[in-house]
Amino acid sequence: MTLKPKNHQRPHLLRILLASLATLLLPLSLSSAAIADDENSPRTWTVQVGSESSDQAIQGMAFLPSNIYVNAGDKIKWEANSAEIHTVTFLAKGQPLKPFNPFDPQQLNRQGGTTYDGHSYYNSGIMANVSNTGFKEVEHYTLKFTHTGTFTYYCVVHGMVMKGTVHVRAAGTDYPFTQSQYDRQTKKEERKIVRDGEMQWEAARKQASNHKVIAGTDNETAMLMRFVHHDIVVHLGDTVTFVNTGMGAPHTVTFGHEPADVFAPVGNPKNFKGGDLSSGLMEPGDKFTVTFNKVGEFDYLCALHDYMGMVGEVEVRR
Ligand SMILES: [Cu+2]
Repeated sequence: MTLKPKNHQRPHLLRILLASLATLLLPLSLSSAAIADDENSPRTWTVQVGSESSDQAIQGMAFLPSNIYVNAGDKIKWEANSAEIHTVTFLAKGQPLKPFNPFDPQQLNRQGGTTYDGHSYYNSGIMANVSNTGFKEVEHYTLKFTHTGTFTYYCVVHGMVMKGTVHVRAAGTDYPFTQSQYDRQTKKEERKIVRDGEMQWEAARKQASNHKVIAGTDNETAMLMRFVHHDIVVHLGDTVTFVNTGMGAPHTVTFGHEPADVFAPVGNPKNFKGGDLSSGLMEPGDKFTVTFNKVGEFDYLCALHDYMGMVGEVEVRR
């Protein structure tokens, strides 16, 4: 009597157990099959080009992630992530990295095909996430990698300080990181760059006065694209010194019309009475001293970074 219900229950329990096991196993076996499938088919990875604070004041000179591991057959899609212009450029074997030349089509425009051959010159062209840079810019650039090896690329605008590395391994190799792991690392790096930029901004405020304007600053990776202080008040006959206290980025101090060649100085800074006056390209450490000999409000800008908000005003009082 006691065995009967047990005998009846056993297959019943077993069936429930098997059914619940099946429901547990089914999605597991399906998803592991999906992962295995995914691992054997080529992937497209994403790398961010540049980074910035929401007000564009702080610009990051970085490819994020800067190191990426892919397999032969995979693609990398670089996405413009800043108002500051950058490029993704693989140099040909033995080719030197030259200073940025804003008139060189080899630097400005896309070069090379869609599959990287492992040794030739490939260039994305100018990349930015805005369309008012003054260049013909692109938002993304994709290359397929078929040759295994370690390949370094640069931004031709920012030179040696802005580089990235692609590690291409044989098809089927286990990936050391997932895209979401790279993305988390990228977010962390982006926040660090903004923090570094804010610290430089704070330091610039401490150095600045009505007679000394910090015309941008940077630590090579985090760049402050602002004049500090952007609005100043001086008296007739006073001089103001603009200083680029950075390590990497050039800037200009430009009153009046933007010159066609931003590299060349315009006007006489010893006797400014309004009109066109430009420092020319101010490299890190350069100073530009202006004597204001006219009462009024004079707007100026950095001809390279004005579209990010790098503008200022000097009010000259009697
Ligand atoms: Cu600038």
